[in-house]
Amino acid sequence: MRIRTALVHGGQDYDPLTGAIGVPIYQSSTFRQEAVGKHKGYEYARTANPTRTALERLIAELEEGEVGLAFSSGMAALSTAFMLFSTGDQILVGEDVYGGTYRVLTACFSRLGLKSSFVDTTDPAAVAAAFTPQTKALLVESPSNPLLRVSDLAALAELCHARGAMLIVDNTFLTPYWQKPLTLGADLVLHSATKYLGGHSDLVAGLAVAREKEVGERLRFLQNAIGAVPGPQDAWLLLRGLRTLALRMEAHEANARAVAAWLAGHRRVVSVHYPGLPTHPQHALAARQAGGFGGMVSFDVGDAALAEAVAARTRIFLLAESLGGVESLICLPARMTHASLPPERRKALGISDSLLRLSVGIEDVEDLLEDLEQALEQ
Ligand code: P1T
Repeated sequence: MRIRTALVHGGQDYDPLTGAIGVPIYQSSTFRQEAVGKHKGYEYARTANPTRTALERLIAELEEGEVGLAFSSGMAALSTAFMLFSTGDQILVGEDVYGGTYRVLTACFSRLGLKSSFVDTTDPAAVAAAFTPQTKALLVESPSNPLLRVSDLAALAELCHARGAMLIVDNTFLTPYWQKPLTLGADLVLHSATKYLGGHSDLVAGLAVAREKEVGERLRFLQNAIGAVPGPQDAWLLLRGLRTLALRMEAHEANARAVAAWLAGHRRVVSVHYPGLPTHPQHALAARQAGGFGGMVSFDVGDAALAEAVAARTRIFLLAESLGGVESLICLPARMTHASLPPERRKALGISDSLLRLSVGIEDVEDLLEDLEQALEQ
C-alpha cells in the first residue's frame, strides 16, 4: 500500500462488531477476562487499549518499522526511549534539537548517570570523532529545530552501526509522508505527534517506531512499565488527523516554499533557513533523502527588538509555541522553545535573539505574505 492509501486505510480492522468505518474510542481502563489469563488480548489499558493499538499499527506501517508505540507526549516518547540506556552509557545528540530534549537530557537523565554530548550531525567526521567506548546511540533531528539543518541519515546509520550504536531519528518536522528514516538505516524513529501527525493543535502525544522487533519489544516493556501513554480520546484524534496528513503536508510545503523565497528577498531579513532553498547548505542532501522539505522556516532579522516586534505584529501567524497545525504560528526560539538552552550555547549555534521561527500553515499564501509584510514594515 502506498502512503496516501495507508494513511486512509492503515492500522484498522473495520470494527468487527458493527462494521463501523471509524475506529471506536474504547473508553475503558480495564477489560473483562473469561478466566484468569484468558482474554481477547486486552487486560489493562496502560498495557494496551484497542484505539491505541490501531494508532500504533498505523504509525508502524507508515514508518515501515516492526513495532509502533504511542506515548502521552513527544517528551514521553523520548524519555521512555532514553530508558533503553543505563548509567555510564553516553548518547550523542545533534546540537540543535528541541529545547525540551536538551533539558531532559542535561537536567534529568544526567542525574541518573546517562551522559549526553552534543555534536554537529551535519558533519559525519565530527560525529565519528565524538564516539567513545560508552556511546550507545546517536539522536538526530533532521531537519533540526529551529535551524533546519539537515543531516545525512544513511551515512550516520552506517557510522553508528560500525560502532555498535543505535541511530535514533526525531522525525517530527518531516513525518513519514516526506521522510522514512528507518528505510535509510535508522533503528528508532520518534515523533512529537502533537505537531503534523495530529495536525490541528488539539492534542499532545508522542509516537515511536522500531525497525527491529527486539528493540521494539524492549521499548514496549518500558512503555508499560513507565506508563506515559495517551488516553483513547487522544489516540482517536490522532488517527483522525492522520487521515489527511498527505493533503496537509503538501499544502504546508507549498506555502513554506513561497514564504521562504519571499523572505529571502526582503530587505529586513538577514538570513533564511529552509532546506528547500537552493542556497541552503544541505539543499542537495535534503532533496535526495526526503520527498519534501516540510513546512518549517526560520529567519533572522538581525535585531532582537525588531524580531520581538514582528512576533507581536503578525495577525495570521499566531504567536505561540508548537508547530505543525493547520494554522500558521510564529515564535522567537531564544525566548520560547529554546529558552532552556544556556545563552552562550544558543549564541554558538546561531539561535540568536533575532531569529524567528515560522510554522507555515495551510491558509491562502497571499494572506500569509501580506501578514509578514505588514509585520516587517510597520
Ligand atoms: O511537546 P511534545 O509533544 O512533548 O514534543 C516534544 C518535541 C520533540 N521533538 C521535537 C522535534 C519537537 O519540536 C518537540 C516539541 N516542540 C515544540 C513544542 C516546539 O515548539 O518546538
